[in-house]
Amino acid sequence: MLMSMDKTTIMSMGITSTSTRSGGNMRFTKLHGLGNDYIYIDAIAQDLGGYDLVGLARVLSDRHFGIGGDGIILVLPSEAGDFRMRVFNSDGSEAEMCGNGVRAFAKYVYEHGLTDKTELAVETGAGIIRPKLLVNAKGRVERVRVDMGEPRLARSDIPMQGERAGEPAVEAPLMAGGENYAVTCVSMGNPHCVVFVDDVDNYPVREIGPQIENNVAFPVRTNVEFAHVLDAGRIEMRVWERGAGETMACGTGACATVVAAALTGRADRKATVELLGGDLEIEWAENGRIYMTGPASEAFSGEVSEELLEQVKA
Ligand code: ZDR
Repeated sequence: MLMSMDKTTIMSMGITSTSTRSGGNMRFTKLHGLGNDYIYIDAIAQDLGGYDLVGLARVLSDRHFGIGGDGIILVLPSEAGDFRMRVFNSDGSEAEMCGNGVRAFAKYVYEHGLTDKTELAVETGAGIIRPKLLVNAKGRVERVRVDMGEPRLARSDIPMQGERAGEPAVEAPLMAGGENYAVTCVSMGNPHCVVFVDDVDNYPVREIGPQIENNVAFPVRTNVEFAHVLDAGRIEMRVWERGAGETMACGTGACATVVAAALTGRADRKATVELLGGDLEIEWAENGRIYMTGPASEAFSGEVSEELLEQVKA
């Protein structure tokens, strides 16, 4: 029936996709970095005080009953930097940091007029992270280079249980699901466990990923990277994300993978990481800091319906 009506008729019936019954509902924007997609909410302009944020993340991230995403990211004011970023995974757990998320965060605040700075200081659970926007001639942010800070390697920093808490876990034995793995663990503010495998494409990521994510060795769970070094400057990787499952890409995971490959003598400190969603350029510089460069894209903006929000009122 709708197909035979013109736009004016539909609008007069009050059923255009842009109208909302209640008006003034929560606005959001979907952005992604290499298909690692998040729902961004401007919590400077909008008061989220009345919402249970864990529930909000779960409900909005649902790809069938909500908007759909690997999680939600809140844009907040900051005393310590230009903005503060909070990241909630699709299961409602909060992550300290998100590499793909921070690139898209920088694009969002610039393109939506919250700042005109092209070098930002973003306060995260992993400290101040510094994205630098690479803006094209049309004023659009296409790529972002991020100073991700220094990786932390001590077991106690991951955190990972085991003897010698102050020492790194490099090719350390880990028993999961009845199998033994040699794992290298890196904190990029959030925990990562890197496993080198021969065949990334056919690896049972969805079976082994959760066994390692939830292993007793990792008291706050862990992100898990399955990587294969193609040559000294190229690494293929698939990720099983803590709290979100397999995703198209992982910025902090790509950084952790280059650190693990360099520490085990498999690759250089500068490498391209090839993910399901595309490539990230990672450099573990001589100053000890990691620089990640990659794209960020916006998909759409919208307003959350009242009936969805009613489910998550605090
Ligand atoms: C992997 C990730 N999307 C990124 O790009 O760095 C981070 C998301 C947060 C992750 N699932 C965690 O640490 O819980």
